[in-house]
Amino acid sequence: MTATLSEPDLERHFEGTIARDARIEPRDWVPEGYRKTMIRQIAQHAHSEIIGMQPEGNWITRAPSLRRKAILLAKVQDEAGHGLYLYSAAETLGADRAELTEKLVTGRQKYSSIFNYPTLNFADVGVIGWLVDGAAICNQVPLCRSSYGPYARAMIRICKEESFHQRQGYELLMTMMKGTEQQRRMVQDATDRWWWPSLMMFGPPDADSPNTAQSMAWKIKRHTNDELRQRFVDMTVPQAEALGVTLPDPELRWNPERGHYDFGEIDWTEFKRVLSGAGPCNAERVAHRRAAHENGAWVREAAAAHAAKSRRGREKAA
Ligand code: FAQ
Repeated sequence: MTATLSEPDLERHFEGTIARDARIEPRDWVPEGYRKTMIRQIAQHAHSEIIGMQPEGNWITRAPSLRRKAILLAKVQDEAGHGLYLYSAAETLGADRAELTEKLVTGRQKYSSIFNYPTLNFADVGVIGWLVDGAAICNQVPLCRSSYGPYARAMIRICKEESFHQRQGYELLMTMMKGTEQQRRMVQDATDRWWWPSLMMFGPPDADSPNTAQSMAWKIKRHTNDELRQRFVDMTVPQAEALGVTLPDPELRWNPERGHYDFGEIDWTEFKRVLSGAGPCNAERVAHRRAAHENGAWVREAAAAHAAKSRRGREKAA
């Protein structure tokens, strides 16, 4: 049916769908810029979930109890699942998953800056759940209303699982805070190290964000980077108080006029350094992903050979 419509008609249909707050689906015509933006954001998000398995995966063999180990294994498996739904969503836009992986392992596509920081002690596992999953939820709940149907639908399940991840992190930290003085120091140390990188997860300030205006117009993003960062700070300060840790920002205080917490300046030089590949763990993360991909080549070959054999069998039978 779309073949009979001219490009201006298709464009009007697309704009109308966005204006009505309806969903764009894989069958629909989309402007090339929309397709590219959507593939970029979904691929970066998928890569983040897959690379994001590494910092916590580092602690699976050293979890302090069977219960903590089972929880951590389940969480890391969920992240693999999120990566897979997201790669599938990117495929509905015509992206090739093998190509996306190739771009990741050759440094041509980004993943979240947050996963380039090391996990130095077990409290980091709790703080990743509390702050990193907390920031991810804050950013992703509005994406459940994103204009691209397959992405928005994937986000519903992802957010549900991430909210469980956030709670497990907070519960782990609560337990440690009720423990020894040394455990409390570990939690404070992990909070000090992860706070600022968590704020960077929301992306550059709005004034320096090249994609926000267009992505908001296309209703891919529903809020700007700064709006979501502020929402995260407002939500997290009372949680830190309840936990009994200090957030490492002397300028953090309630501003009754704005009805929000004011906070200090983020080190954007560090953010840019991490994005350029020079963060503390960038090289290690990508090398590990590349090795896992290469080691898995035989599985992909075997799966393709099996699929071809089944296809030949079906053709013969027909
Ligand atoms: N890190 O113009 P903007 C998770 C890039 S999942 C790296 O503002 P946009 C789950 C940006 O892509 C975490 N790159 O861009 C989990 C753009 O790149 P370009 C991932 C960043 O897209 C938890 C350039 O800078 N979540 O944590 C970052 O409008 C625990 C200019 O920026 C998502 O991907 C960054 N922090 O807004 C797993 C959510 N920020 O154009 C394991 C979906 C910006 O040069 C354990 N994505 N860039 O290629 C989004 O909401 C958006 O893409 C933003 C960026 C908000 C991240």
